[in-house]
Amino acid sequence: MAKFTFVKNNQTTNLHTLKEQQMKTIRTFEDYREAYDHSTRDPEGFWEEIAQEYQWQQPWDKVLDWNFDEPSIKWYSGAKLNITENMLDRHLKERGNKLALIWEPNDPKEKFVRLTYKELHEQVCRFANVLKKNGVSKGDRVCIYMPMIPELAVAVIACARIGAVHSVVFAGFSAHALADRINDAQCKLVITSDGLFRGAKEIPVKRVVDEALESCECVERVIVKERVGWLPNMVEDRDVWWDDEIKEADRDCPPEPMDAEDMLFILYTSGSTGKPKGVVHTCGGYMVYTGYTFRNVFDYRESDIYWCTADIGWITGHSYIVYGPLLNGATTMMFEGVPTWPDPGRFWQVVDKYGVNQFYTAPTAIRSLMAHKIDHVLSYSLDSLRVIGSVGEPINAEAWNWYHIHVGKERCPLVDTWWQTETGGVMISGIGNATPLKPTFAGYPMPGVQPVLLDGDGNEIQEDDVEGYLAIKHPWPSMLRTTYGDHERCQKTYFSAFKGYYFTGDGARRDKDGMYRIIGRVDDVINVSGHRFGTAEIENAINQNEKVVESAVVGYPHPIKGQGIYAYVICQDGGADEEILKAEITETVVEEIGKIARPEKIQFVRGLPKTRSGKIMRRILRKVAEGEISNLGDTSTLLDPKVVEEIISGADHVE
Ligand code: 6R9
Repeated sequence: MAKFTFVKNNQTTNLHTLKEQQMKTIRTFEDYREAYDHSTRDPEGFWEEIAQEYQWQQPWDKVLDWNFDEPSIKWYSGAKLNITENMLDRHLKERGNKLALIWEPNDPKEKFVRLTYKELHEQVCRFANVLKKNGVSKGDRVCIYMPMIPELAVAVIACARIGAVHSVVFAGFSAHALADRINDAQCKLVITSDGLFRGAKEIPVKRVVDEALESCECVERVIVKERVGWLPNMVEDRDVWWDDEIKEADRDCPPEPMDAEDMLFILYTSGSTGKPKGVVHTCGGYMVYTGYTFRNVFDYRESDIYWCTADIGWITGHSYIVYGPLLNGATTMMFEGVPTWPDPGRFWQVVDKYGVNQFYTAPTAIRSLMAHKIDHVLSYSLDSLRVIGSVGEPINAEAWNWYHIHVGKERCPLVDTWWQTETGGVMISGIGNATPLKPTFAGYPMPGVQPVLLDGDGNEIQEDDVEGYLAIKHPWPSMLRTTYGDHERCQKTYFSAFKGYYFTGDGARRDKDGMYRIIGRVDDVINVSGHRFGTAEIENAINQNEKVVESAVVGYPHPIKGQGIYAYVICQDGGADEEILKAEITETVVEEIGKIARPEKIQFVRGLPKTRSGKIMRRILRKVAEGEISNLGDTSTLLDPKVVEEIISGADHVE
C-alpha cells in the first residue's frame, strides 16, 4: 500500500462548464463529423476559431500560408504570443491553487511532489531568470539531458518562457549521441542531473554529459540538479548547481514576446539515413494543435488527473505531458520509474493512488506486463479510469484486448493515437467516447487532418478496404517546419517522395468504414519498444568497431518490443570467439547510441546479399530474420546468390 495518501485537487471550479461550452469540444460522433467537415471545408476558419481560445499578445495577419514544395508553412503569421503565458499565467486567477503537476518517484517509498499552478509558475519564472543570468537569451539553444523529475518540466517551460529553444535528449542516449545532438544544434547551455534512478538501478548522468562535452566547444555552462546525492565532478567556470542558482533567482519573469513562427523546440529523431535529424516546431501552431487534441482525444474534464507514462525525452512527453495538458489547465502526472518495479503492478497501484482518469502508455509496456500474472492488475480497482490510450507503435490484437479488458474493464474507450515527432500532435485516433472503437485500428483522422493513401506512383487511392502509403494532403498547425540547419533534408525526407504531400514513412489500411489501421514503417526505420532507429544509424555504430568490415541491420517481429534489431555482420578473419565478438559489438552500439539500440541478434556472415550495383537487399535479410525462408522472392539480380544460402544456414531465426 502507498505510504503517502494523496488528496485530489482541492480547488474545483464551476467555471469549467461555461468554459467548455465556449471551447470547441468533441463529445459525440455528431460533434466529430461537424468539426471534421468544417475543418476540411474551411481549414483556415476552423483553426482561426480554435486559436481564439488563447491569449495572444498581438493578433495574426493571416491564418495560413503554405506550399509543400519548398516546403514553407506558416500559421498565424504576424501574431505574437508566449506559449507559457497560456500554460501558466492564463490559469492563475481561476486555477492558481489547482494542481498542475504531480510527480511520482521511482521508489514508491519516497514522497511524491505536487505543484499547483501558482507554484509551477513561480518555479518556471525563477529558473527562467537563472537561464538569463547564465547567458541564455531568445533564440539560443539549450540542451536538456535529465531524468523524469519535476525540474525537467520546469526547465522545458523556462526555456519557452524566455524564447530559448530547448532540445531535450532522452537520458538513455550515450555520450556520443548526446554530443552529436549538442553540436548539431550548437547548444550554449546544458541542463542535467548528478544521476538518475531507474527501477533498482542508479545511473550516472553527469558523467555522460562530461564525456560528451569533451567534444562540444559550443557549451559554456552546465546546470546540475541533484537527484541521487552523488558528488559529480564540477568543472570550474562551467558547472553550477541548480539549487544554488534558483535560491537567489527573482520570481518575476515576464514572458518573452514570440512570433507565432519562432522556433519553440528542436527534437531529434531517426530517419532512414545515418544521422538523426532535429525536427523543428514553432510556437503558435504547436500550441493551438496540442491544446486542441489533448482535450478532445482524452475527453478531458476540469477535475481530471491525467497520466501519460512516456518520457519527456520523446515527442509524446513534450506534447502530452507538458504542453497539451498545461495549456488546458489540467493536472498532469510525471512518473520517474518503470512499469515492472518494484513489481509489475506499479502502474495500477499509481492509478489507484491518485485516482487517475486518463492513462496513456505504449504497447510495449502493455506487452511486458501481459507476461506477468494477471493478479498484478486484478488486485487494483482502476475505477477512476475513464479513457485509456496507446501510442508509439502498432498495437497488436492480443495487447489491445488485454488492455481493453483488464485495464479499461471494457468500459473505457481505448484511443490508439497515431502520430509522429514530425506531426507534433495526434493525427489519427479515437476521440474519447465520441468515435467508434475497432481493435488495432487508430480510427478516424483528427479534425484538420487530411490523410490519403497513395499507390507506388503517387496516385491517391480513392476506394476503401485498401492499403497504401500514408501521406497528408493539407498542412495542420503543429507540423514540422524544417529540420534544424538543413532545410533541404526536410524537403527530401518528407516532401519529395510524393509531390504535394507530406509523406509519413508509414503504410496503412483503410477499411470499408473509412477507419485507418497503421501497418508500420515502409522505410528503413525500425521501431523498438516505440523508439525509432534508422538501420543506417545502427550500422554506422556497429561499423565503429575495428573488427567489423561491414554490417546490415533489419528489424524483425519481437514479442514484447514490437520489433527487435537483427544485425548481420562481416568481421575481419582472426578466429576470435564469436560470443566475445558479439559482446564487443554490442558494447560499441551502447557507446555510440545507447542501451536502447542494442541488437537482439547478431549473426556473423561472410558476405551480404548485394545487387550488381552494390545495394544491400534488405528484403531478403528481413525474411531470413523472420524465418520466412521459403518465400525469398526474386534473387536473380544478386551478385552472388550463394551468399543467401550461407546466411540461411547460419541464421538465428525467430520460431
Ligand atoms: C508519437 C510517436 C513515430 C512512428 C510512426 C509510426 C509509429 C506511432 C503509432 C504508430 C501505429 C500508433 N507509431 N504511433 N504506429 N500505431 N498508434 O511515437 O512518435 O517516436 O516519432 O514515432 O511510430 O511508425 O511513424 P515517433
